[in-house]
Amino acid sequence: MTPLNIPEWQSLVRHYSDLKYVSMREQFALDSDRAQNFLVKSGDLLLDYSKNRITKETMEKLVALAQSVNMNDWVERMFSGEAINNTEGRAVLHTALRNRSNTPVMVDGKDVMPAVNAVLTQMKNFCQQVHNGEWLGYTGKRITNIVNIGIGGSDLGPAMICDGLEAYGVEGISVHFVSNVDGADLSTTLEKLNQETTLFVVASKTFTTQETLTNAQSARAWFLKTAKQADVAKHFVAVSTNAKAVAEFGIDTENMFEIWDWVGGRYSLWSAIGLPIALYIGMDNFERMLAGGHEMDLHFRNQPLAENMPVIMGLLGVWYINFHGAQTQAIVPYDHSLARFPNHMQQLDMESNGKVTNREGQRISYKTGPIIWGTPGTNGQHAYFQLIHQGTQLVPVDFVLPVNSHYPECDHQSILLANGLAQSEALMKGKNAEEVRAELMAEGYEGKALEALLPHKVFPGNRPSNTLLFPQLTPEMLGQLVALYEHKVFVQGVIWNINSFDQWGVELGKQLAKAIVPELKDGAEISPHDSSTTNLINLIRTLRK
Ligand code: G6Q
Repeated sequence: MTPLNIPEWQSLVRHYSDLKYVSMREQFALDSDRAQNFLVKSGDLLLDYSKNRITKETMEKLVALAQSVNMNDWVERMFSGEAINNTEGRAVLHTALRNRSNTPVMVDGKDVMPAVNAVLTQMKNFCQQVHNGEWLGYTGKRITNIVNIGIGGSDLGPAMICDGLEAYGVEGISVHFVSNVDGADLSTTLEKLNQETTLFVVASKTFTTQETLTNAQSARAWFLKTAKQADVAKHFVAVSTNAKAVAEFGIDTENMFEIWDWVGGRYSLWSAIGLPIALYIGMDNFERMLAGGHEMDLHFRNQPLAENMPVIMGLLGVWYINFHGAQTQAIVPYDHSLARFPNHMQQLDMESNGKVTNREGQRISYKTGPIIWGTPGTNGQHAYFQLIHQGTQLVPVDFVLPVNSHYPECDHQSILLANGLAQSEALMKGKNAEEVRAELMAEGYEGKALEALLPHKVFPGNRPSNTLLFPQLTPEMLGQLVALYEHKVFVQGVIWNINSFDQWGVELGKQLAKAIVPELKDGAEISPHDSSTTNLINLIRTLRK
């Protein structure tokens, strides 16, 4: 099934041609209620989507498209545990992990909630023991440093949340994330730490990932420089689906926290993969984050499509990607603690919707997932915003704005917020030739000098953005925000008729390097590669010290 043949899609193609020359600036001038008409709320989270290239009719047509692909049915199929990840034959149930209403969620005839709750209780007990000093290191000292060893989905989400909720950190606990197999990552982390007070969380859904196992082995070797094998149990815990591999690695399965194959890596921060989060901010705050995610789930499941935040964001994305030809989406949080938010969203979106094959296995001929990128404001304004304002690419932007800071001792918040608002306003309005002329004349320019400078100072405007506004970045709010983007990605996957929950491209990467590792050794046989790769292998052998 291709969406291109759906009448509602065709109708959007025609609508796009009609709307091509309509500017947002004019629309704002014509409709004083525009800001109110394109506003949606979920709890304390507000989405202003009025600065988009849309009319009321556009939204009606986009919602009709969502209806035509049975969006509501797909949402129910996901929440109710159907195996919608068809290439892996799995249910997709990150929503069960934060199901605070605790209603049964059935997979293959079995309710998963008792197992979810049991692991949450195990996490709670463990965090309490570490925090109150019942769980001590091998010399009787308290644990002060948590090192999470994981990569991809077993790293990015927890690292982002720990940064984002730094203001909620438990006193006396620091957290570190080691992901890269580059020895520099582990070495530079360990050089600051002491074996007696460090706890390693080895996080790997499969427990077969080369980078994670290599880092975990080296961490254990570092630990054994001062401690004995019998002390490992006090300093290494694991999060995995694979108890056998955990035991083979030498971690006591008593100290293993279970996850399940129905949790995708990039959707797993809500599971025991979130253990470093719970250790860092406390289990109560972790549960507040789950509650925020659940609140967004209820919104997504129950709100009509036209008032549904993830649906609206997903549809706007489709509008720009498939009709306006946008290739990227910037996510710009005006909150320094959300520096890693765009990175997590990059994995979430690009790994989920970076697909060229539809659910039926056919190659598709329309655009799917965009390139996701961004950094915190205001820093980006002094770098890449030039291209967003005046470049030739259309880059829709999500501005993420918390009203209140956790750091009032440096009260810079008004400046920060004003910058975010000013950017979205300028992107929408632009600056036309008359305005630039008036400005230049006021500055004393005239004649040729004025005419020469004028075109460079014109801003085309009509550049779209969303603004997500909320009172403060609390655990609940961050939970809501992450769940919002997760569902947005799903909405787009449904429109594009792709499976957003497999990741064969990542699996390929896991296989390829394994074959080359032994070939880098001097004298080892080199299997047939292309001539470039063979040449590079030989060069590395020669240059290696
Ligand atoms: C996420 C991906 C991928 C995965 C990592 C780590 O959705 O599948 O990023 O999380 O490759 O995998 P393990 O947790 O199995 O080590």
